[in-house]
Amino acid sequence: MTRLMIGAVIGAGVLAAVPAIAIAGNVLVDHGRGPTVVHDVAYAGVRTQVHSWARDGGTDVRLMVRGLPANRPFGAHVHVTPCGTDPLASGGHYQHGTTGTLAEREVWLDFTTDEEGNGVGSTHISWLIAAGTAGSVVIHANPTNTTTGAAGPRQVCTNVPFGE
Ligand SMILES: [Cu+2]
Repeated sequence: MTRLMIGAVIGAGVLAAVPAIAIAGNVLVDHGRGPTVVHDVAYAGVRTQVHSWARDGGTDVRLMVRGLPANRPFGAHVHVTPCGTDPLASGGHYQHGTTGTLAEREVWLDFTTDEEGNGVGSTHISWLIAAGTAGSVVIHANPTNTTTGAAGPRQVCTNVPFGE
């Protein structure tokens, strides 16, 4: 019982710290706090936050998650459209241009949860995400296949107003 309570407090502290850092940097921040939709009832207790901000001509994107199964890898990506009750409502993966590998053109936020079921996935991409071209971050059941980009069933979806 005590261990669970400590974990909750630490998790809340981590989540609260990030907006302050982003604001201190005086840059645009796109917030997504969720999840917006949970596609699998086993993940009903999951909590997410997404932050995205411009840096060095590109974009930093960070996904923070609490309440997932412990010590497990998950795939996560920026998707094209907002979440819906249909898992496919979030559309395909956001892609920048048509050249290069999927890892170079898409925004992957894979992470592995710690012993408390918390995880952070982050990346830096060298471009800006235009308003209206990306609407959500989806957490999948499996790590991303680096060849196909597939990551299994869509479990948790969070709306993020990228570029707006
Ligand atoms: Cu995805």
